[in-house]
Amino acid sequence: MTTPRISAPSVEAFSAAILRHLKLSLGKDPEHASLYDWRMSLALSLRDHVVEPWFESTRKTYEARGKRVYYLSMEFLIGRLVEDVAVNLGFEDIAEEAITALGQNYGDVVANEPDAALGNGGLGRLAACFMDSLSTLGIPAYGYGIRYEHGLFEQHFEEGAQIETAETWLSQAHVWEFERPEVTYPIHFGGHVAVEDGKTVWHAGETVMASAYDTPVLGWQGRWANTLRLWAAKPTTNFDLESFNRGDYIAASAPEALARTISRVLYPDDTTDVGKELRLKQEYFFTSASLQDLLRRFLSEGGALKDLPDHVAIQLNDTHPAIAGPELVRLLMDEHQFEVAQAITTARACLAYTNHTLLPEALERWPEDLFARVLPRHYRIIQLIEAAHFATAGETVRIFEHGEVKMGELAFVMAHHVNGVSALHSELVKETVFSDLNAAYPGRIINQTNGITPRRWLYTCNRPLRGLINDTIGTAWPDNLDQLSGLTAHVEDSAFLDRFQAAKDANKARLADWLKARDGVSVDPAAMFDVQIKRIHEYKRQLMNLLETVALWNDIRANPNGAWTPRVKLFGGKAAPGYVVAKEIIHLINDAARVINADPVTREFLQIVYPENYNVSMAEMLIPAADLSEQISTAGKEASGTGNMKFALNGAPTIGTLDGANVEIRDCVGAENFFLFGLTAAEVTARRAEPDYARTAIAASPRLSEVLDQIRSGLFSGGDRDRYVNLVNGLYDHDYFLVTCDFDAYFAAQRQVDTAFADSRTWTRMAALNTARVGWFSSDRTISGYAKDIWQAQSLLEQRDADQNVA
Ligand code: NBY
Repeated sequence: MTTPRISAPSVEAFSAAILRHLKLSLGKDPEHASLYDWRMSLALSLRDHVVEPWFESTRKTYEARGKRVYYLSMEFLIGRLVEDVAVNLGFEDIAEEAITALGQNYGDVVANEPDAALGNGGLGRLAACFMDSLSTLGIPAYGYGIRYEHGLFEQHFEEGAQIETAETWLSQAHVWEFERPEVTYPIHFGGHVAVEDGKTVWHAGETVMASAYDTPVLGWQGRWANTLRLWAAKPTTNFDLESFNRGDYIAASAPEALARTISRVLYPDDTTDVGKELRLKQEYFFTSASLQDLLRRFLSEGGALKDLPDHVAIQLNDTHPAIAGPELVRLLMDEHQFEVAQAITTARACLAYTNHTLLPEALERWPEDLFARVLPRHYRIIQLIEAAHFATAGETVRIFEHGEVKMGELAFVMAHHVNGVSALHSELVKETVFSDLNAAYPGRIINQTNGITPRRWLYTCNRPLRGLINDTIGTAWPDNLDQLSGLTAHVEDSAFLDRFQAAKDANKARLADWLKARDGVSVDPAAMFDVQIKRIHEYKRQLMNLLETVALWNDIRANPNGAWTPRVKLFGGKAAPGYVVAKEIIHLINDAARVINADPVTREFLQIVYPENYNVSMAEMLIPAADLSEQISTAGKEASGTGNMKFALNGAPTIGTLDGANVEIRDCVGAENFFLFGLTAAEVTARRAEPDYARTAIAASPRLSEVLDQIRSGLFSGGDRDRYVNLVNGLYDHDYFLVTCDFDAYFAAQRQVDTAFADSRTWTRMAALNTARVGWFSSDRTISGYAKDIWQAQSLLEQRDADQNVA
């Protein structure tokens, strides 16, 4: 095991540090300090220990003159950081003891921190896990993104319907970031392009400044820290005095208005390409700032730009930063006198692109006229890129088509590697969306199956299980997750299984307390906790889960004295504000919960709970407490999933389809420890081609027919027959995600779950085998794969390298 680099203070010294910050940074004495003051003082005291390893990492990076990784992402869904930093420093106990000695409750202090919710879902959380692993592995890296003033909206339920309000994480000081007022770059939009003295010149119409804010990202045991650099938009001049003096007050404030809107708010759509001008401006804004920044760094170290690909690996998290291709070409051509061909070749050797979706509605396309108006210089450069692509690959695949610029094709053509995020997804990327490009550029598409950081998603969020694992296999597993396989030898040991179950029970009791305190909801910790938490989307099929719940309710009512396995169905997740069907699904879940939870006949067996405002912190509470993980997307639609990995790691077996990373999870945990059901991706495609497949499936399922009739009758909507008419008719008329076709198989698989859960010893063994066998899904493994196959980047941690050689 590697030893931590950070020497820990004594509890007394750390308490003194907290009191010092309380006084000098917060201006409070302990008698008048609020929870906020204590949390801030704790955070600042921890932060004091992060700066040294951060400097040290930067110094080593400069010395090594090696390659830096730049991870460009519109989203970083980070969550809270106090506990994360305390854990990575190895100070968790000291922090807790110090806070306790000061008369405060550690859990309350930690929970006072707002989530940094700069992302929608899986894609943004993946970026956060990757930052964690890059630091843990000691790979020099920067995350680049946008410092949104408002992260993902807050969700409220009014009479069961979703209402959104603005999220305001920056209304309190964000202690983890350091403002860098000296690091600013101009970002231009609009205007026109002219050729002057044989040179192409872009005369921009408007300009904003990108201003840097840095957050250190500390790896495991504080051995390395990278930087997350987020850009905020600022006006070039605070005020256009000339216009102002002319009396044109509106024009005078225009630059400020544009600047303020660009980094104002995260787009809350996780699947539908919104096609809005402001979104394009956001994408260009942060991409251009990031590229200018990395070029400045490279040049300041005396590099020659032709060698850029030896020093710079730029990863595009989906197509959102795909403008990086043309922007890098522009910078090389217009500011550094590269020829077109050389600029394209150099840029491509730096760039790689990760695809996260096959859903056609999620693939970004911009109307050509909009694009040419906002980014006239890039419009022309993309024409040059397309011409170069035609010259090598022929004209089968175009970047411009039907009056649109296709960002997926642009990203593909400008990347040296393109990767999917699970084995199945990467194959489908080759066979479907990019089949022609795959033929034109064989070998360019590869797979890197997603992963999750075990530091946040087991070590920190599941203390009871952490303790058991430490006692059983030692403490080297958090950055060597394959070691969890050592637990396998203990799954026949009843003392081990008792402790495994006790850990689960403790987490369930904690969740029950939390639900009671937060929402006044009582749940029975002895019941099975069956959990589906993720964005609400038709393809994720929360609707199928709800329909199954209603069908189960019907069965229990028909036979109230049966040997039913008590269940709590937990849902969590937000819908994009404009996604009507997803919002109807939320409404229906809440409506059904109201009716079913009030039924005295079924109450002891079945309950639906849907806490509002699901976020990273809620996931950290729910996942360790889950008995069953719902991963039930239509096969071929979920690129990977990462929640599925978190549940398995925390000892919750999956009920799921052969979709995304479920396939690989099932391979790892064993088919006997996974509840599989449903059509395969190939069968889904075939079934869709059959006429009337949905009506046929409904007619063949009396159970499903009854449930749909109940919903239509207004049973859950207080007699309102209109509320769900579209939702129900949609299933009959265009059930694109095959809820109806998979329903019976899902219901049957759930009954197998009931039976298995009733045999508690066997269930615990199955849960423990899930934990023991999913070490491969550590994001450390994923990042090692990117470093080796895509970036050619090295770890600068001698200590770690030495350990790995010995191992
Ligand atoms: O990325 C998710 C995939 O659905 C999931 O299967 C995968 O595990 C995860 C990580 O690879 N995709 C996702 O979360 N996408 C978004 O959040 C998203 C956000 C914005 C936009 C599109 C997708 N957008 O076009 O604005």
